[in-house]
Amino acid sequence: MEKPQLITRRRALITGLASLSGLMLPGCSQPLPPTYGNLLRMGDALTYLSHRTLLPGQSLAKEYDSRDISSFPATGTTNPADRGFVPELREVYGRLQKDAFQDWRLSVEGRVARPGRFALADLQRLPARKQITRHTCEEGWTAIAEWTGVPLSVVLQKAGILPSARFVNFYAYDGFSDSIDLYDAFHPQTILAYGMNGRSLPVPHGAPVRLRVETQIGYKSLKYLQRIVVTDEFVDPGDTGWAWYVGI
Ligand SMILES: Nc1nc2c(c(=O)[nH]1)N[C@H]1C(S)=C(S)[C@@H](COP(=O)(O)O)O[C@H]1N2
Ligand SMILES: [Mo]
Repeated sequence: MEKPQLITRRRALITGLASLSGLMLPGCSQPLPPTYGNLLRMGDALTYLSHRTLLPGQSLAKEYDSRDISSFPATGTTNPADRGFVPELREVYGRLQKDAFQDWRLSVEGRVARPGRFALADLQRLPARKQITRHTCEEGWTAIAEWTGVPLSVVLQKAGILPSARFVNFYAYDGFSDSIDLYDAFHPQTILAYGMNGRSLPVPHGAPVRLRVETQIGYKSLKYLQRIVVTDEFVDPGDTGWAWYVGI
């Protein structure tokens, strides 16, 4: 339950939005984004509210045909071993890359009953999903690729996500971090991708495993995953300069 005090503040600020906040979708108890109240992040509020209240629950992003697969530029960090922001991680990633990610482990921790570390082969043994989707970068380009991976929901359930959990935070080998809410985390197209266009995920595109969040803008699809932390409270990654919620 929300604190009544918070509702009063919201009403005072935006009366129209407050009345809409009563309109909740099943399974969606958060019609305002967790960044709400931060003036610099006001952009999140409209997209989040409209997506969470007006769009049908868990509607799928458009999937394409293999004929539609396009060239796909690699952007941002293209190798954490030489461009990462955290020196120690740069070194670790370099070593992992040298042995073809044999020693890479994805740590799943936080509000889960069974925290653990998944090797690439562990993830590949879980039920897989393949999807051909369009990536939309905030810089204005789009590209279509086929992604293969395990639904994040499968991994979260395997780790025994606790009922109080509300956010999933991701930490990458180049120092990037970001989070999504459970609504996006359990979306059927939200996957931990280890394959791209039928081959293992190349280093420039986030090897060995990247997130694909098809319901949001491209920068939410974090590359070079290192750690997943499930939390009850919102942890603002805050330092990217980008909006936390950008639904498409
Ligand atoms: N760890 C990490 N993830 C990241 C980025 C990055 O620099 N580091 N860039 C983001 C941006 S802005 C985009 S458009 C896509 C780019 O993915 P690509 O290199 O496969 O095209 O990854 C996103 N995920
Ligand atoms: Mo981007």
